[in-house]
Amino acid sequence: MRVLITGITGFVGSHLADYCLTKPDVEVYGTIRWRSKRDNICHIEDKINLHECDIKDAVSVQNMLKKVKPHYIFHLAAQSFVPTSWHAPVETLSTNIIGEVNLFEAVRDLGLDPIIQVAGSSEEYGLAYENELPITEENPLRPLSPYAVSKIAQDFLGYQYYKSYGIRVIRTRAFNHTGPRRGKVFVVSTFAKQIAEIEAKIKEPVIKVGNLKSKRDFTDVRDIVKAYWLAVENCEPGEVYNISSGKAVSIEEILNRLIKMSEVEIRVAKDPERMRPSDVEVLIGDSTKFRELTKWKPEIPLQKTLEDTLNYWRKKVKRQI
Ligand code: A2R
Repeated sequence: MRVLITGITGFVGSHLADYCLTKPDVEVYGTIRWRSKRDNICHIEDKINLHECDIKDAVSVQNMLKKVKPHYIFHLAAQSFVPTSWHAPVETLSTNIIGEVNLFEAVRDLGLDPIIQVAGSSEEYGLAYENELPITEENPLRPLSPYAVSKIAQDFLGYQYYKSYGIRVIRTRAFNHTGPRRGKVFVVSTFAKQIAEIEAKIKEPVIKVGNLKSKRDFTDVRDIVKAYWLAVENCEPGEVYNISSGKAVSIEEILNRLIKMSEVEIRVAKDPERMRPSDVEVLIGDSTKFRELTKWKPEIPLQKTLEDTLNYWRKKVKRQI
């Protein structure tokens, strides 16, 4: 069984590779760019097969697929950060949308028949009203960022390529996920990194924060990658599935829990730079459809996720000084 992970060097891709390597008879392949950082995968580099590929380059995608001929494709490669999508909307739309079209078209051209998981996001729902919570797959999509629009396009292209050509695409919409290796710009990582730097005395004891009031539905990334595996094994092509914990926690509570894990005195300061032009107040997902089909449920409690993330940053900061 050959499993291809586009974006294997990223946060989710690296955890998914770890998980796939625990399965018998699975060969793990991943895409990498010449300038990709390998920190997230250096512990498994001798166990995986890396192929150079820029998802925006159709030739590169075709050549890579010709060599790998995967049975499963987890399509994770993306411009994944919402705020960057306001600064670089064209880059976001082109990587996420054109990149996926390149992948689907290459699969068609080569006559391959893999099952492809497309990693959508709760950001696709965007603005959700109180009376719509928890959000099911039927909720209207009211995107609030170019990133969200790009994910809707990816999601619907998955639907269209299944309906038009029979490409077996499983569409997932994961709500927030976090854990060790999350990029430093994402909210939990940004707090944990700052705490680690304060503890190491390389930063003044002030954490800079954006909007603390918003509430999100967090799941540990290690539970999310198990869900992605179950999705390709059990879900229906063309269908869409929410993956979520079903519980919301405020960003303020996450900050307070992380600060409590440290023994140093820390102050909190608002940073207007970290506020978003439009933000979703509350996102809670209803993943009943997915859970009933796969029996998946998240197993790692938030407290452990936060501890592991903080410890990850403590180690990383120490290595850098
Ligand atoms: O930046 P790199 O070279 O390490 O690669 C990133 C990859 N990527 C690309 N790969 C090929 N061609 C491109 N033009 C291209 N642009 C980006 O996508 C990296 O391996 C991955 C993104 O990793 P993260 O930013 O850590 O995202 P994360 O959290 O793992 O998200 C995975 C998926 C994305 O589709 C999100 O939109 C979704 O889950 O939530």
